[in-house]
Amino acid sequence: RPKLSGPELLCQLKEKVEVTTLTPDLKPFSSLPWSSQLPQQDMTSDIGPYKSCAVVSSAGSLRYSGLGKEIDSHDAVLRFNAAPTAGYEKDVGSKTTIRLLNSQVMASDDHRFLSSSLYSTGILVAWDPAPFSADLSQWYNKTDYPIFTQYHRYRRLHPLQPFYILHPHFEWQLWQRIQDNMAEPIQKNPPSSGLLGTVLMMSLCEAVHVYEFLPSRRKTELCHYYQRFYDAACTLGAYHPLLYEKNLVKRMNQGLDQDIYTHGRVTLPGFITLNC
Ligand code: NCC
Repeated sequence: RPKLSGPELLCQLKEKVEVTTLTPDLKPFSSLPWSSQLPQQDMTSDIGPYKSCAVVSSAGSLRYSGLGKEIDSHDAVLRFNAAPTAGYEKDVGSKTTIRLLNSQVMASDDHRFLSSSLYSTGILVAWDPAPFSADLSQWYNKTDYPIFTQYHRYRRLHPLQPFYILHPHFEWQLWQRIQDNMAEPIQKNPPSSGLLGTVLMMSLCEAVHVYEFLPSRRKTELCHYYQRFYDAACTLGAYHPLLYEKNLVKRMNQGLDQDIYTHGRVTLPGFITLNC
């Protein structure tokens, strides 16, 4: 199998990965009493297009980066899970346009998802590791964490905040792109929030700048910029095929290698700008 070039990989992503969110017309949601809490339309028809976007990984190497001003200069900024800005503005900025949450964060007691003000700014997007090739009903009956119970509770408390749920075909179609472009079999777990968020932004923005997903010269075993916890697996992956995700992003990068080294910055084109 020939190794695809960066532009070929980008076109594969654009053509084979459907970035969609749940809507009330989809089974089994259409027959559930709370279906009207789901947004009427797919996220990509409601949100954007933005010109320039930032995706801020939660990596420890953002610490002492001084990238805050640059990150905030983008039209939209995506952050992950419980990653804070308060107290870290100099390094990660303060703007949050979209927050991508895994279902573990929504369900675990220590994150106080229903009550913490961390989650109350911006557009929320949630995802849950669905069983491979399961349809929506099978997933609904066997979610990894109780994403729907928590979604339902959160929506009751914050009815005006936009809140989307990723369609699970997105995670597995993206997983398939990784697998088809690697020489060895990879673990059958969905891609990390980092890659899901990057591809989500490629469908909402003309240009996407990803920070410290590919580590800079500040590379560290510090897991997150906001916690005193050290584990190299945060950067290299354990459950998620993170190393393979990073390999793919490196191949698609349209910025300079020097920008990765100094700023931890990768530049990817938005899907609307691609002529495939
Ligand atoms: O750590 P996490 O991710 O919230 O980080 C968001 C994304 O940033 C990229 N990252 C992070 C740290 C690092 N040193 N290098 C990186 O490249 C990754 O792309 C990552 O996805 C997740 O993907 O949702 C994850 O969530 C955590 C955890 O659930 C939340 O932080 C809430 O505490 C997972 N950790 C555990 O389950 C213990 C992590 O595996 C993946």
